[in-house]
Amino acid sequence: MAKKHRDFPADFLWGASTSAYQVEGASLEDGKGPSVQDIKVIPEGTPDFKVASDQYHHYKEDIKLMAEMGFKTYRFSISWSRLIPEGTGAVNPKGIEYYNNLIDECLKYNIQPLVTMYHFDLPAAIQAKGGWGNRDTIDAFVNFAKVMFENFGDRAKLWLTINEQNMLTLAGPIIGTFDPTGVENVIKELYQQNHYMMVAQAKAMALCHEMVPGGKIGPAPNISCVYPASCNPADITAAETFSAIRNWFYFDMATAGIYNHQVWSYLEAHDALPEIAPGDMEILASGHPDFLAFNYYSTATVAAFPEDEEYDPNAPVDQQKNGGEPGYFKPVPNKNLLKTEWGWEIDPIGFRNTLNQVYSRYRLPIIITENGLGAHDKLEEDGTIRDDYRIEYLQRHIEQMQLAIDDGVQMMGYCPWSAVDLISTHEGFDKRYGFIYVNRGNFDLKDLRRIPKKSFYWYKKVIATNGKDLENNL
Ligand code: BGP
Repeated sequence: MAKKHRDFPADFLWGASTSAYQVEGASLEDGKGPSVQDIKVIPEGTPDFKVASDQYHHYKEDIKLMAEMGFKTYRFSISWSRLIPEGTGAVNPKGIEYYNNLIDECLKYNIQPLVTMYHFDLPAAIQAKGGWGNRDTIDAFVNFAKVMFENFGDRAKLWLTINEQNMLTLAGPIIGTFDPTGVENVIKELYQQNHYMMVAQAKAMALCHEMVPGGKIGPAPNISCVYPASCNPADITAAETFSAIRNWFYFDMATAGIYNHQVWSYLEAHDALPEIAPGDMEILASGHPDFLAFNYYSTATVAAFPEDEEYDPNAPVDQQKNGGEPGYFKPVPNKNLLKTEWGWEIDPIGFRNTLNQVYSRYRLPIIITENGLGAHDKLEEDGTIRDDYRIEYLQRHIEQMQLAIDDGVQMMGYCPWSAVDLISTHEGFDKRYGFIYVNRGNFDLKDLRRIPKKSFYWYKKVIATNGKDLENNL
């Protein structure tokens, strides 16, 4: 018998996401200090972040288009070094002004700002002092949070702490936020940094509740369920262990202030237990999220690590690129799944599985802060961008989100990546995600014109029907 679907909640937050360094441009304009993204070595063949999508100068136009799509929320991040150029100390009035304008522009159209405090762009001045490896960065972050809550908390009520903290820990060198050169025990160093981020996050969550009337805040890691390669119990152990390391550690800590026991044992085995100062565990237990946000692109599949296989002990644990960890797990391809042009496995059903796993464990409302398809979009001669492949990807994920709602998962919102085209973490403007096309190439800035893609009109209809009409019949 066909089951009747439950409705998406009436106040469901449909929207989309961006991050400051990937979309804003104006990277050193109006007093902004450099971030680690502005000083890193840019991958060959890809552009730097000086102009990006130039949202700094196009925000009115961008938000107007988001309003036309019917957005209920816009997830953007605040650039720490635009607000506080040196990371600590003087606040940049032009930075305050920009984010005030951005927030007001959203509110003009009843779009709720969903603000990420920190999305991969630590101020370079903080990095020079040791970055997240320096305990003082906790205080710097809390001060940054205070400046944001003081200036924007009267209007911005939805906050996210740290984007993909788990990826910073598992794949920092790939994102360009961690240089392993000369570090003796990479895992120890990364998990020490991770500990400081956890403490900073807990303090920021508590501070938000203190300073922002009606404010809600949550963490935003990248979460995906982990499949065992077979029903061999050893593969299941591998999957459970990797899931603890990749996923649950971050939510266990954010929700209950506890170190996941499997992660603790893993760190112990690598001589990588973090230094925990007196009082840290109390601080960790004092921050409580109001919801859980996560980014979802694909799932992971792992097998038990073969005993006779070679292994590089310094390779960070990255779900997609590394060779796994002896004694723990080994990533394997999942033959049941198709891949994107960039080799990312596409798993809409895994989305429902992941939503159910997260909700069963934590029982908090969930907002998806990223999900989407990176592709080579083409601007046709008639001025259209026919991104049916993106529509199909999103359609299939929203269908599964509907089924998760039917299962009883409490969904709060959905913000695919990305609202407008922006610079990919590694592939520049070759890999686009937006509903809104930005007319520029990797090195030819052209006119940066905004052009709604076919997915723009499709998503508008999805929002207008509160997720009921997902057909691609435009
Ligand atoms: C997430 C990041 C985003 C974004 C996205 C797509 O991990 O939070 O910043 O870039 O991935 O990744 P990419 O640009 O590499 O395709």
